[in-house]
Amino acid sequence: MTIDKNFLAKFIKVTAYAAYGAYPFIGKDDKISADKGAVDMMRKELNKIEMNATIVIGEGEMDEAPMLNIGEKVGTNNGPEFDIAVDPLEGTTFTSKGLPNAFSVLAVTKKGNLLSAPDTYMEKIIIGSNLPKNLLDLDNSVEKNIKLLAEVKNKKPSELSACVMKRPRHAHIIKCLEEMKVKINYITDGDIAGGLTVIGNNPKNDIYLSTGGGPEGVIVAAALSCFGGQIQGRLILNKTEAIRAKKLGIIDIDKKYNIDEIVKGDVIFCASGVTSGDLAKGVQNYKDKFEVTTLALHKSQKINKTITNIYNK
Ligand code: VTB
Repeated sequence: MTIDKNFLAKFIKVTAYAAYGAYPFIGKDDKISADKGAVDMMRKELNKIEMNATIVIGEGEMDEAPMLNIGEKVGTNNGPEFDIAVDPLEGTTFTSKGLPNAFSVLAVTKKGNLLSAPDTYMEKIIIGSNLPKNLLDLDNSVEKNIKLLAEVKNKKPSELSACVMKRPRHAHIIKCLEEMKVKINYITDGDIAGGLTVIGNNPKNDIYLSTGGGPEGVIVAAALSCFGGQIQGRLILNKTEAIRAKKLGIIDIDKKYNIDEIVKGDVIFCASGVTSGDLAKGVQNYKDKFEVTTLALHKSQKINKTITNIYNK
């Protein structure tokens, strides 16, 4: 069962308005207001859509941000049943500092087709399209994963590029990549955009390796599934988080999730730029109108487009 193609335009409007909601707070050093601006707009627009949808991935609890709650029902309560993963403002720090790569994002599937992950950390390995299924494994050493990837790409490790989020917790990954002379492209934040740098005809990176947000892991998996990319993720849970995860139905808390276990079936993915970045240009503000650019994917329709729309304020 696929998602009707008419829904794509409706979801583009949702992330576009959410991006506009965060826009006034660019460079204002106020992460909470920026997030709230995006969340409020996103909720308002989601509730206009004729659907019976549940938020299965929300974000914010980790940094006590205003959020669309996991389990919250959205839509007119009349229409197809969807599960939705949202990150109304991915890159709150980027927004508050006026830096590139902040965007508003969501992913939609039919009900039951998205992993309901708590908003904790997730260890992730991401690789691009046309590679053997389940090639890499989080339980392999970094060295083994790089060797496996180099082999199937017919390259030397020193010819590979890896994207890593700059954090002290990744020292062991960085050390190994440096020893193997893999080129490292660091990001300071934003691992949805970071993870998607392995996609495309001439991708910037061959692999993304880091521990970032669990919600971001599910959202990037939805996008990767539209391109035939791969992710393996494992939630990193402390004791209270493990209890929360169990409530969400996660029994094996050490489980490694391959992409097919994170997202199934048809997917709509929309990411609208707040500030300009790798995925989309930022919001442009005019007198009575505003302009937003959105990366829009619809898996079953094979749609992968970047679209710029003008909206009324
Ligand atoms: C992660 C990452 C996000 O924030 O959640 C990160 O997935 C927070 O990591 O893309 P730290 O707690 O180590 O700062 C983002 O980078 C932005 O929301």
